[in-house]
Amino acid sequence: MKQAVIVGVPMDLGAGRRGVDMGPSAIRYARLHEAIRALDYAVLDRGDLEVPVVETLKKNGGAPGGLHHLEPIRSTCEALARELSALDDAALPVVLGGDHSISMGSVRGVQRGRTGLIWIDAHADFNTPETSPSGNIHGMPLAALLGYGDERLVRIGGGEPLEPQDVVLVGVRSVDPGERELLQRAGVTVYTMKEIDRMGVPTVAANVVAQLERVERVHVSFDADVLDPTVAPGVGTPVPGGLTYREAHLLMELLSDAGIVTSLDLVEVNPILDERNRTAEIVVELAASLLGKKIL
Ligand code: NNH
Ligand code: MN
Ligand code: MN
Ligand code: MN
Repeated sequence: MKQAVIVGVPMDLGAGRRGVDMGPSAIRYARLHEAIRALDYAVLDRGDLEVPVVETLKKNGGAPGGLHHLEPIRSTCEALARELSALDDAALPVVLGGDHSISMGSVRGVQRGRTGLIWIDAHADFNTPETSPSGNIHGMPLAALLGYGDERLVRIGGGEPLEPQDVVLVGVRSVDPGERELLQRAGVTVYTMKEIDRMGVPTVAANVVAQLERVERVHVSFDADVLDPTVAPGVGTPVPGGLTYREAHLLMELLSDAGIVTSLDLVEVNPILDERNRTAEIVVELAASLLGKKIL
């Protein structure tokens, strides 16, 4: 039987506002386990990692040019990478955030051989301390995974940089000025909302699958703010013009059909800003589509 392993990371230290630390509870409450079990997975929930509470910490580093809460974020990601790298290769890790900085831990933890990464997000998360307008580390993880930015973040979990040709961003519509320049220079593939509007999800998904044909593993990092805020209001940094409900499902369904995905993050769900947990519920539905739920 296929096995899914759930790990929660209740961390909001990388974000500018509170609340995503409650994401793992909200996503579990939205019946994640049932949804995955219905797809013939055995589900093992390893609970939540221990994460420092923001009120117990000093705010270190000031924006811009800062790195808020660098050390607790680094050590939490290091612990996550360690936990995931100890798992059996055949298990499918599902990591519940938490703000998106946790993906520095999850991606390093699942990285084995040539690893592809599909980063689904309204934002590029390609800032460095120099380009970040906020100093918030959740705007930096993708850059760090490709070897850019503060060395302490780059080196998490061994710090083997991903190859730019194995990294794809989907759904982007908010990029900071300095971030734009580094993103273009780094050579990762970006499907902004313009490309999605122009070519449609089927072409984008087919291109992504074709590009990742030769990698050994594929990690999907799903930031709930890629969804249109009318669909998913429970996120800390909403940006208009996002994926519709069906566009998001179709993307997941087509990735699922390709059978390439080996691990998954579900991040940036903010229950404080949500309406009756609907954002967490949609995220669970999308995870089910990605893991093989069929309409017929
Ligand atoms: N780009 C902004 C920053 O770096 C916002 C990042 N916020 C996100 N990223 N939610 O996914 O501060
Ligand atoms: Mn902070
Ligand atoms: Mn993000
Ligand atoms: Mn985002």
